[in-house]
Amino acid sequence: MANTTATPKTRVRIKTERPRLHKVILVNDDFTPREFVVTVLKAEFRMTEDQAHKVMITAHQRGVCVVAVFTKDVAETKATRATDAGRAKGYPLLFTTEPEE
Ligand code: TYC
Repeated sequence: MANTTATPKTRVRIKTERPRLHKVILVNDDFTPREFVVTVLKAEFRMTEDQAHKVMITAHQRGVCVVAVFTKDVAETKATRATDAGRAKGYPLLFTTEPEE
């Protein structure tokens, strides 16, 4: 019997790209108390008092501050939970997300 074993003519190149990370961004407003922003940052993003204070002040002075980067799901969940914590107290505190370049 003839040799019918086929030799593949193409090689499969396995290329897995890492998922893009998403930034969680803290947005300044005129109403949320500074100390409450710090409390939310510590609770939701596991920051120390010092780290949370720096992030809060940066958003306060510049309008926005990147809090951290996560996979899309985690970034969106944390931004929603942190925003909801402010809403529960009647504050307009806002966390948004955007993909990293
Ligand atoms: N600007 C607020 C104030 O003066 C404090 C604040 C800081 C609110 C950062 C939101 O993302 C923020 N009370």
